[in-house]
Amino acid sequence: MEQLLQQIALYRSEIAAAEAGTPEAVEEFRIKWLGTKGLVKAVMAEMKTVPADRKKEFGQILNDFKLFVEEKYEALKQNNSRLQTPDSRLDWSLPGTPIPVGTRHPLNIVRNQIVSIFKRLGFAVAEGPEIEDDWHNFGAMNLPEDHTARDMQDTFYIHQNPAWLLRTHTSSVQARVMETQKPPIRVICPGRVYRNETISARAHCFFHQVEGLYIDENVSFADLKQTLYFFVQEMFGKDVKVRFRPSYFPFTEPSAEMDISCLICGGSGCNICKHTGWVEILGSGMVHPKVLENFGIDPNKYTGFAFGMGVERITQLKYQVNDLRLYSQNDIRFLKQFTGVV
Ligand code: 2NL
Repeated sequence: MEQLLQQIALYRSEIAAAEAGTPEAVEEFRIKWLGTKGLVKAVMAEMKTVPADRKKEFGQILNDFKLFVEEKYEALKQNNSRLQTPDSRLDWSLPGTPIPVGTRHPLNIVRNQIVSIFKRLGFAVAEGPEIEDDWHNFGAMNLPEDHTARDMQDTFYIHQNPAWLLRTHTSSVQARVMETQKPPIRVICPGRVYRNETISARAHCFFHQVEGLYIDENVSFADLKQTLYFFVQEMFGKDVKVRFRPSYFPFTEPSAEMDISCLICGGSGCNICKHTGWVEILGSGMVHPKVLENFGIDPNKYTGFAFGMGVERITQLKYQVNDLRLYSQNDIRFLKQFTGVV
């Protein structure tokens, strides 16, 4: 009798420790313990050897044992099915939760395109401070003391220190390059610039520029033309036509503005080109000898060309964005139209 009790205790500890990692192992457990020739049956069969006065007591013990084995079997089965098959309450074929992907700002897309075209021509990228002093923004660029651009009406001066201002063009960055580097110089300067304008569809108090500067021996106006022609072909396609018009900037002489054939109507005349077939895209010129002298660069030895373009303007032509305010309102309906563009 006591031997049987001991045997059951041993079985219980063996069963408690049992594990089953596969459906086959679970089935093995069932056959070993609960099968028709299993050990539970065998233990039950021992009832016949139990004396009559202890049958009730043993009946209880054997029933408890059987229940214990059955519970363990159920637990192993459950555990195993969780490992093998997905929870039946979950639909694993449902599409995943969409992760919203951000988009590049159209101005950054176009700025990056401009920069990469000039990089291929060997231009280095330079950046500088948005808060500038009068010298780097105006003086060095040959803007006379009484030039209207210096007027409070056009330029943001810093209240606490009116010697400082928000740069009105990125020429101030090229000024800092000429201050620290000797020719040959070949840089492009992308950046935000500020003008004291009333905000409208056509004007904003800040916009974005890319300026370029190339100084070396024997740099000619032909180099300027060919460089900018290459640029527009890369930017707008091989079919685009260009023309140069004489212009005036204090920091270049001679100066020229460049037009391209209208991308919207192809030159036949529309609202964008005001029915001229041409749209202006940038200003340029040969660096004024005074500007070179300001940085100790001998204008008899070195010449250079420079140009400046508005990123908003190029973006308008490329994507037909006709209100400048769209660029800074952060309206998601506008911004997400550039999804997928890098
Ligand atoms: C425009 C015209 C221009 C420049 C910018 C420049 C810079 C140096 C020396 C000489 Cl360091 N010139 N920059 C030259 C011609 C035109 O910008 O309409 N920009 C939006």
